[in-house]
Amino acid sequence: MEIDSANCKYRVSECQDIEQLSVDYPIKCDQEIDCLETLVQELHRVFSKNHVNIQEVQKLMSAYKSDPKQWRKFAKFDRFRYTRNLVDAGNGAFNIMILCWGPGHASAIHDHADSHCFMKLLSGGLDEVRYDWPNNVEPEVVKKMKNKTNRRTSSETEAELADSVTDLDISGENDRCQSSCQSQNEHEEDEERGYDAQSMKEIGRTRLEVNDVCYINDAQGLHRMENPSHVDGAVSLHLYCPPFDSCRVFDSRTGKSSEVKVTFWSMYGKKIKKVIEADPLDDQE
Ligand code: CSS
Ligand code: FE2
Repeated sequence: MEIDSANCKYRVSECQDIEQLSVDYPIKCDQEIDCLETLVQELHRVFSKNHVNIQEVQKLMSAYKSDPKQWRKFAKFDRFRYTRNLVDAGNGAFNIMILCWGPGHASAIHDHADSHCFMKLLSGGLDEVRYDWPNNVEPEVVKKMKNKTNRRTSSETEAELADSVTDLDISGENDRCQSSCQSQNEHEEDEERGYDAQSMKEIGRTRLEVNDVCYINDAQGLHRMENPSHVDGAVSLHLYCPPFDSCRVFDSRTGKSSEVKVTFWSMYGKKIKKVIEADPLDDQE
């Protein structure tokens, strides 16, 4: 897919055509980058241009083949929670960091603060679990996306109905109506309680293996990362554009959200003093 208008130098909500922010898989890359420093240099080069498309960044991230010798100095683990270790501050345009996930460590369900999130697995295994936004807090960018999809679907449905009225399965339609009415009632009760308890719906799960790259932005939903191993750690490389220092986390049972600050465990290979004792982005469940 050619992505011309979805310039990932801008916040997701400022992109002209958010529908084009999703990319085709698998990513084909004709280049190989054998050094982390070279990858960082290449990222600086592409982000110095006015227009950077998502595939361009994904291709670079894919082209790098993980070599622990090159990133070990950034990979600082904590016993209790996953750590965020800054590798490069991208001239203010983007952040590159290495995240270290101890056995069983997981993040809370979170958004990406209107930024683009690129992630590559460097070591171990990670599960990415995606969720829909709870209805009460979904950002404009999601509403915009849904409106576009609904408009398209309803015009397609009208055309289909006009073409094949005799194909309608009336009993099936009734079943669907009944179940959607029921869920509407449940939804109203939840709203009275002040939150949308039905809303943290898992919409996808992907197992990432070493050198896999994935991408998410708020228009595509929320996610949570989990290290499924109870024995081995996992290490991932993340690029955020633009950088952010706070995001929203969500309670998986109630859909309730809160704004949290995100902090670094180390910067440029040096451990920094811990200021905040409890990291709310870490999943304490
Ligand atoms: N967004 C999380 C990691 S999963 S992409 C973070 O930056 O801590
Ligand atoms: Fe994330």
